[in-house]
Amino acid sequence: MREFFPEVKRVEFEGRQSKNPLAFRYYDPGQVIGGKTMADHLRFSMAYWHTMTGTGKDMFGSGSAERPWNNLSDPMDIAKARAYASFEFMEKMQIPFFCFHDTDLAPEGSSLRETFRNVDQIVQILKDLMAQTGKKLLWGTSNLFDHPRFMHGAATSPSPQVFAYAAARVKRALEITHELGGENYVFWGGREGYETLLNTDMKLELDNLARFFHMAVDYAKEIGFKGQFLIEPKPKEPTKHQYDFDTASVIGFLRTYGLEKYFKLNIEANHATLAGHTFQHELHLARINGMLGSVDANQGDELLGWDTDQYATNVYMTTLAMYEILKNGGLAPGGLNFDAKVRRGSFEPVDLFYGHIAGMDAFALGLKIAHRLLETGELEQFVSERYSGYTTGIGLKIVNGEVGFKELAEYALENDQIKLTSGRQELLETILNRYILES
Ligand code: XUL
Ligand code: CO
Repeated sequence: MREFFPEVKRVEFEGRQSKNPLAFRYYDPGQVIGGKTMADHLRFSMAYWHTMTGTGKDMFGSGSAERPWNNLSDPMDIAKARAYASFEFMEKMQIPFFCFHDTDLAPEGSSLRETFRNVDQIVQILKDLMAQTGKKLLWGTSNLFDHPRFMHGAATSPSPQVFAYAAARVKRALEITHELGGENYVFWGGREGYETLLNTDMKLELDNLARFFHMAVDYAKEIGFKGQFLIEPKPKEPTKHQYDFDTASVIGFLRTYGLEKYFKLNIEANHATLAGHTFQHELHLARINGMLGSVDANQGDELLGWDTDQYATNVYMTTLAMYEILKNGGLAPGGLNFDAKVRRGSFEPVDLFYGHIAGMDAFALGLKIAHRLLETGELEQFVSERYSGYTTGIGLKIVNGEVGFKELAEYALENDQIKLTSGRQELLETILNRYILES
């Protein structure tokens, strides 16, 4: 079989002393941490779109990426070669999962039927390769934002024809995900939002979006798809306002429309930044609501206001992310999907390896540090001590719903000399740094 990355052998764990740029220094898939292997904790996934289909094209310039599978003339031959290249990449990177949009796999045809035929051909190749290699599908999705027909949205388009077309695409994407044993199905809003309220019936658009999700849930039941449905929040880009703005708005939306039992969230680090939140905030909020499902593992650039989708290298951020994930009891059936791309100037195939190694090592290191933090319980103890007033006396009565304003006013009149304690933020940040620097 043709080799697409002949310059790279399988990337192995060599330990933190290694200077080999094509080796892992922290990610040791079989190493057991807290009763689970690193591979099982992290459940790394390759994003087909950035890694395989992306070209480096941006608003100011054409594609720059050298991708050996693109040197063919027929778009379907490219799509087939790309499928083989993706498995070679996952094998060499020791990445067990992948994720795709329907349109990442094969080019859209001149009709919907032809589009389905194109995708089906690639799905059969993927199915064979999955059987041969044991690689698994973390999630599938449908791209309902690229083609001009989706310029006003998909499920939130003012056109019912577009709504129907989008439904047909999600139906097929669900079938494919099911056929390939996908463990989740993702909805990222794409163009589900608005540019101006001057032309927008927001109530109808939100109602329609909920109708669309209910139809997806019903159809999944019909075909026996048992995977987890996920919504991926993002506040803006491509639309000015995206309806799945952030974790809090998505949870509110799901509860308003009776969808909360069918969905969890796929939290993306860079989307959190765009929403003005930390990655940890979004993970934490999803977790305490029992809705942390999966993660798009990347990072943004604090100086840029858009979705740069960079590989995560910030160990401070990956530590706090893994802290939330461990407290969540892990992510399964979700995982850490590298929704990340190499910079346009990093155009050589080997850069795809450097990017994934950077991200995998940063999350592996974050996992180790977060595990130690939870094992010693230094931060946990501080927090539980800080709220211990709610475990006895008047605090316990508040928590148990045994008092109202009348009783509390009586209590306060007798207890108005209040002694507060320091929040000790600087001390806690120093403790966190100690764990990071000692690792
Ligand atoms: C867009 C984004 C998407 C979703 C899948 O910002 O993150 O790639 O992850 O549609
Ligand atoms: Co994403």
